[in-house]
Amino acid sequence: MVKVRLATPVLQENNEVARENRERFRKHGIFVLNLMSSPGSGKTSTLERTIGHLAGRLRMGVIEGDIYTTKDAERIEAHGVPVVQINTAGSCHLDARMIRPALEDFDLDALDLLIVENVGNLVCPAEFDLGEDARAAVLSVTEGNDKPMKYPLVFRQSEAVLINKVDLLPYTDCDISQLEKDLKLINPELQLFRVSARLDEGFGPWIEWLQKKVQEKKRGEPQAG
Ligand SMILES: Nc1nc2c(ncn2[C@@H]2O[C@H](COP(=O)(O)OP(=O)(O)OP(=O)(O)O)[C@@H](O)[C@H]2O)c(=O)[nH]1
Ligand SMILES: [Mg+2]
Repeated sequence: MVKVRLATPVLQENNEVARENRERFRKHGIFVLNLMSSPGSGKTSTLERTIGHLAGRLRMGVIEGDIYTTKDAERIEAHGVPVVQINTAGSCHLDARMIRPALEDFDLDALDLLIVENVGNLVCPAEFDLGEDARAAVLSVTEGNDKPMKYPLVFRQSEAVLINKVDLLPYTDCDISQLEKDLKLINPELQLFRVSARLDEGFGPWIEWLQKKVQEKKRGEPQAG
C-alpha cells in the first residue's frame, strides 16, 4: 500500500494562516470576497463596474492575483481604489500566506469591503482558503454550457455567480437557462446574476447583495464562507 501525505501539510499550513487572516478581517469588520474564474471571463471587468457602482457608498480595497504582470492592478488603480498586486511567480492560485503580507499595505480600518481577484483558473484557486468570508465566481456565456458540470468545485464553494458577457448571447450557442439550472443543481443556494460588464448592465442586484453582506459583517453576523 502506498501512502501519500504530500498535500496535507501544505493545506494544513494554509488553513492555519487563513484562520489568522480571517480573525484579522473580523477585528476590522471587513467583508472579504474571493473572486474566481477561468482566464478572461471578466473578473477585472466586473470588478471595475462594481467599483463604479459602489463609489461613495462603501470603502473598497482590491488584491490582484496574477502570475506575472501588474496589468489588472493598473486597471483597478485607475479607478482610485487602493490595490495591492500579488505575483504568484508561476503558481496557478493565491494562498493564505500570500495574502498575509499584502494586508500590511492597506489601512484596514479604512475598508468595508476587500475583493481578491484570484488567478485566472477554474480549478486550483478553489482548493485554497484565503481567510475570506465568501467566494464568488464569474462565468461568461462564451465559455460553453458544460463548464459548471466539468468544474463543479468552484461553483459548489461559491455563494454567487456573475454570468457575464450576456451582450454576446446572440452570437453564442449558450443556453443560459440550462446554464443556470446546472449551476443550481451543483449548488442550490447560489445567487445568480446575469451581467454585461461591457454594457454595464445587470449590476443592481449584485451590488445589493454585496452591500447586504458588508452590513451583515459589520453587525457581526456569521458568514457562510
Ligand atoms: N463582450 C463583452 N466582453 C467582455 C465583457 N466583460 C469582459 N469582456 C472582455 O473580456 C476580456 C477579458 O476580460 P477581463 O476582465 O480582463 O477578464 P479576467 O477574468 O479578469 O481575465 P484574467 O485576469 O486574465 O483571468 C476583455 O477583453 C474584456 O473587455 C462583457 O460583458 N462583454
Ligand atoms: Mg483579470
